[in-house]
Amino acid sequence: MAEETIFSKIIRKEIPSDILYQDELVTAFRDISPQAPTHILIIPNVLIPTVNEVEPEHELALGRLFSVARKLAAEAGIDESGYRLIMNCNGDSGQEVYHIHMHLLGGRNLGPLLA
Ligand code: IU
Repeated sequence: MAEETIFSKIIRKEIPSDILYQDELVTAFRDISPQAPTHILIIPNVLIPTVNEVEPEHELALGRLFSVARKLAAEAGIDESGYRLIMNCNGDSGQEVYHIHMHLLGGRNLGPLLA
């Protein structure tokens, strides 16, 4: 059993956060340290530490991350200008929180991915 992170507390609303969307599968909230005018984290409600632990039973929730990203990008008005979706995995990627999360970044020119 993987160890819970602060994101589980955010999902359960045990600590304050700026939740923009929540349903039975996923939760989306503003990143506490935004790297762009729009910086939202979209996470499955079930704890999956990294992409390395993804199982077929997670496919519905992980697919939902994309449909919620699409919806929130449109709501933020960045669907036409463009945005970036990022999911880090383990140390070399810079992953800090071991509960899978999709970053939705936009609202400025993000430059090349590997700058
Ligand atoms: P990473 O992909 O694991 O590196 O990203 C973790 C993100 O979680 C990072 O952008 C943090 O600013 C963000 N975050 C947050 O929004 N709220 C928190 O309580 C914590 C981290 I801890």
